[in-house]
Amino acid sequence: MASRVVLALDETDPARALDVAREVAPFVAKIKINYPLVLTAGINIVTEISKLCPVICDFKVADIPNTNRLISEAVFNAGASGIIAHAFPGSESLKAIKDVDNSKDLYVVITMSHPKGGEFFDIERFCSIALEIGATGVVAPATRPEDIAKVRELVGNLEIISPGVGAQGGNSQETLRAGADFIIVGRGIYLSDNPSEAAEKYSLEFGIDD
Ligand code: BMP
Repeated sequence: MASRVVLALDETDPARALDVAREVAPFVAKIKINYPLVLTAGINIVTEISKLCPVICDFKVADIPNTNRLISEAVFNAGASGIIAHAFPGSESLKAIKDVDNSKDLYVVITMSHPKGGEFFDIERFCSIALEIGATGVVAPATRPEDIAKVRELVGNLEIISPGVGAQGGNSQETLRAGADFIIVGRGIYLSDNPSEAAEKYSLEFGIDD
């Protein structure tokens, strides 16, 4: 059974981040890298970790099409297999990412996991934009399984990746039942005393038979 866990590697010490990545890679499907690590380690960390596991760059890209293009070129040249972008700048900004390399994964944020994280997000319109531009998948919150269920109805068989399990209080079983394909777990793995054991535990809890 393939792992359905994505590690959110927000560890800011580059050496420790690499250690965690090496230990955890066999137990996760992908590793998601966000600004906290890239800002301390530099973009080269994406290349290093891509040698261990596919990397999604969670830069929540949200700019004009030309800037989105420049960011995506840097991310894909570094070796990332995918990128996360916001929907609110509109479909032209998202298309600019697709145009850089159509073979890469593009995930669109639909609504966010923190308290009041849904306040400014239009679930229906953002799901429709994700479908229109041919996204690989969408990001929807494990902290609100009812939103995942709604997103699942709207996006058909696009991938749903769900942050918020563990430290933010989301539950992997409920997230699975609501319709997510992958859970994204950060602190619950990289801050644990035994990150590989924690990754394996989340992976077993979130088991989907292939
Ligand atoms: P943690 O499991 O430590 O809470 O980490 C969750 C990760 O998912 C973080 O990298 C965060 O930036 C990201 N994330 C989130 O928590 N909620 C969202 O709505 C979207 C995210 O990308």
